[in-house]
Amino acid sequence: MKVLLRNYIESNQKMIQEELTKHFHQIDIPERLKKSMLYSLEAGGKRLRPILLLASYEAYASQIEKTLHTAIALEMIHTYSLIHDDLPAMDDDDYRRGLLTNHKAFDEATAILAGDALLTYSFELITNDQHLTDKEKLYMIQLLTRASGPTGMVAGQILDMEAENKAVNLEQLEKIHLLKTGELLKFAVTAGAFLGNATDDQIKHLQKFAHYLGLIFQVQDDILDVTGDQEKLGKAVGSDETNNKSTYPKLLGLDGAIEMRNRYTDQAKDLLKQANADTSRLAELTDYFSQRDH
Ligand code: GRG
Repeated sequence: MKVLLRNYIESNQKMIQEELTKHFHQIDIPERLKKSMLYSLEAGGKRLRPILLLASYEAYASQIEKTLHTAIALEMIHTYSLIHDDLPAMDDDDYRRGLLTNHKAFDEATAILAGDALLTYSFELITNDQHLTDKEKLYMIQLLTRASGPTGMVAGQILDMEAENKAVNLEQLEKIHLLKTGELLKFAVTAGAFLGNATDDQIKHLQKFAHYLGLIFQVQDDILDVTGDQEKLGKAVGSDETNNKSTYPKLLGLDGAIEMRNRYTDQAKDLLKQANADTSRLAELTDYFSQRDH
């Protein structure tokens, strides 16, 4: 990774962490619930979604305080989704990011409640953001609900469950990924641009970019399952999470998946070039999504 991008990612990771910690000091939550929420929030996530939101905002404006509540609300929703995804009723995983999953470190009921609490608290965070107008708050909540709920991530999750052990073609696979992981990435890009006062046309244009970014993220995730350093990925030795699932390498072969990732990366970066804004950071992040090793 280029040094400047690494500095950008690391300094924003630090800022996001500080913002998260600050909020947890301010709210009165039963101790066990707080510990369980913080356990997963501080378990070493890359913070890609809030960083993407900041980079999208910075293509249009510079007063980043305006994005912070929305950015950490998004990270909370992502974290809730991982906690619930790991539960015995879903993927039944014992490890995530090299640590015990939430229900293994605590217990199943606590993990369910920690996920619920992160989901609901994320909306409260947006409502109490003093940097946003009421209209902006309402729009952020509407966008985030659409991206994370039954028309977005949760829809993707159930389609993914239903596709297990079934033959799935490329079109179906991409639909699942665009809902399950792509919608939150699209939210990050859209929210950042909207809060930065981008025009409707500029936002629509960036949403086309976000479509490719979601696909790049997932193709690379599948490629890493085949080629990645499993320890670096935080996976338990001998685990194979893709056993009963369709993946890009299974459908296209490893070389075909790499070719597709590279093609999507070119398409995403071409769209950024035509975006009529300073999208250099977004272009660097696109390369990072495409080349990441964990
Ligand atoms: C339970 C409603 C519900 C939804 C779960 C996103 C999701 C939906 C499940 C995650 C399953 C999974 C491992 C998908 C692969 C892509 C993905 C989201 C990876 C994790 O995202 P990163 O790499 O995670 O941004 P970190 O650990 O860096 O935060």
